[in-house]
This record gives sequence, structure tokens and C-alpha cells, in this order.
Amino acid sequence: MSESIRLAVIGGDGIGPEVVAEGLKVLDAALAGTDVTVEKTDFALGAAHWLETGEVLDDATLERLRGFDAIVFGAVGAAPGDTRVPSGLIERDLLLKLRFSLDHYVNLRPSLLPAGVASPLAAPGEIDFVVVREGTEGPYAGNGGRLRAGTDAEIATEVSVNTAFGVRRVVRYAFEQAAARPRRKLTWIHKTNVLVHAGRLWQRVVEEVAADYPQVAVDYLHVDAATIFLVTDPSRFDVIVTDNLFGDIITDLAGAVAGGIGLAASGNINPDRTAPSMFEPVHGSAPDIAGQGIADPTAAILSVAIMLETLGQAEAGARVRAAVAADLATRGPARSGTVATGDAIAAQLAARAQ
Ligand code: GGG
Repeated sequence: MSESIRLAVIGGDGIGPEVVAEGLKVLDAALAGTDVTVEKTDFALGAAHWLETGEVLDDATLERLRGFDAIVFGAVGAAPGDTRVPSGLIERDLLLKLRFSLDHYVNLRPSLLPAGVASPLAAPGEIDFVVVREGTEGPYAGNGGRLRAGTDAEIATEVSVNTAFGVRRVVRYAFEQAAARPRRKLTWIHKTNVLVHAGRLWQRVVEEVAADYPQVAVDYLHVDAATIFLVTDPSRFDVIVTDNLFGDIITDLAGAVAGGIGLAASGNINPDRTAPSMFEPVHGSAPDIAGQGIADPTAAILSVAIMLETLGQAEAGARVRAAVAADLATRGPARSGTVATGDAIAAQLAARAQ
């Protein structure tokens, strides 16, 4: 039966549109010759859109986005020196607003050291874990404010919001992931020795949910200790579950140990399918290299693989992964072109289709 995927595309800022273009090129190559078609609609959102219109993400656009099967997202963030765009405006009012409004409570961030990518920390295959980052709560929930701003009496608060409901659903998702993987291991990461209120809630919920998964081995690490182990012994991890802030930080580190942030892909998943999920590279907009055609599009391409798998196109997702793996195995350090990398991975797919 033929199928059509209605895809919203938000390239965003900096290198976002460049890497997304390669992700879509590879998506087309992966689905060529199948009866799955993709109908893409571009949304020009990001810092440039805000400068032009004064709007980041209006309600009508958000409602339109709800009607798609999935969203491909690039990156957001204005250049640090660009004083025209208030710091954090686009991150909060576009990226986080999308995650919260579309209930992306799972931020899935796999780390896999592929063959052909040198790492002083591990051999290929030794790093193979997935971080399940909570996506709608924690200190990113937007609960806070400033009083007496700009004075010596200024007060700023940034409250970490943790609900039993929100923690339970992401922890259960992580246990499901762990139960389906060969090693069946789950590490939950927090800072329970200092953040005692949220820490106790997380601990209670993890213990409750763990009772339903006796086959999964559970351990706990403080986030600071986890950063050490991510570097010294990354092979110890299988599934990690953690809150929004810790997950944001440790997945950049995880990207660095597993071949570089240019390979780190993610899915902002709404497992209940009440709204479209959204797929994006872990990296930001990298304004320092934007427009030079040198950004690595691999993370955006692997995010497309996660999208295909989430949409029930597991075979096509596996084809993308195999094509990326084949390209990485032979790429060499000399190639750094964004378009050349997208072309090479698309060519791998075309060669395999013959
Ligand atoms: N493609 C990811 C991106 O644009 N990241 C910018 C950023 O600051 N993200 C914060 C977050 O992922 O919570």
C-alpha cells in the first residue's frame, strides 16, 4: 500500500538549513523505488524570521505544524555577537516551545561509535548507548523570572519543575528501551545528593517503575560522576535516563566521545502520537562556520533515520544507517564538505538499491 509522509521542515539558523538539506536529500534517496512518498513543507522560522517579522512562532503556525506526520529541524541560535536577537529568544520561543507544545517528553539521543571513526576512548562497537532525556520539564520548563533587573538587588530564579506524571512516563519509556536491548541495563543520572527534592521524586519513580522490569539491571550515578565515566569507561552505559538539563549537557559530551558532535542525532518524540515528533541534530547553529559549506550533515542525516524508524519505516531507516556507516568507514579526514557528504551517503543508498 502506498504511503505519504507529510513533513514539516524547519531549517532554522546558522548551519541548520545546510545540514537539513542533506538530510532531505538522503531521505529521498532512501525512499527511491519504494511506494512511500514525502510531501515537504518549508517553514522559515528562526532568528532571521524574527528579525523580519517580530514573530518567533505564532499560534497559527504552531497549529499548522500539528497537522504534519513529522518535523525535521535544523538548529537555532543567533551568533553570540548579534545583539539584535535577545539571548535565548529563539531557543526558548521556537525550539522549546515546539517540544513543550507538541509534548515531546522523550528526547532520544543515541551514541554509537562507528567503524572508521578513530577514538582514543574506545574501539568501534564499544560505545553503544542511548540517552533518554526528559524533554518537557526540569529547569527548562520556563518557571522563573527576574525581579529588580539590572540593580544590585536583582533576583533571578529558574525553577526546576518535576512532576511525578512527567518523570514516570519518561522513566517507563527508558525501561522499555532497556528491556528491548541485549544488555538490559539502565542508568539513571541526577544529582540527588544536592538537588534533594527533585532527586527524591526521581528516585521514588525509578524504584516504582523498576519493579515492573525485573529483567533490567538498574544503577544510579550523580551527574558529575557520570561525566567522568562517559570519558573513562563509556562502554559501561546501555540506556541512560535523566532530566532535561543534565540530558542536554551529557549528550554533547556523549557526542564528543562517540566520534564528534557532527555525528550526534536525536529525536524529540511524542510516544503517545498526539502530535508530530521532531528530529534534529544535537548540535546547535554553529554561526562561526555557517555559510561555508563545511558543516558535517551526518547528525542531521542520522536524525532522518530515527524519524523513519519512528514513523514505522524501519527498513528505510536501516538503509540510511548502513549508508552512513559505509561512508564513515571510508570517508577519511580530508572530506569536510556538507554537500559532498550528503552526496556520498545518497550515492551509497543508490548503489545499494541496484
Ligand atoms: N539542533 C539543536 C539546537 O539547535 N540546539 C540549540 C540549543 O541550545 N538547544 C537546547 C536544547 O537542546 O535543549
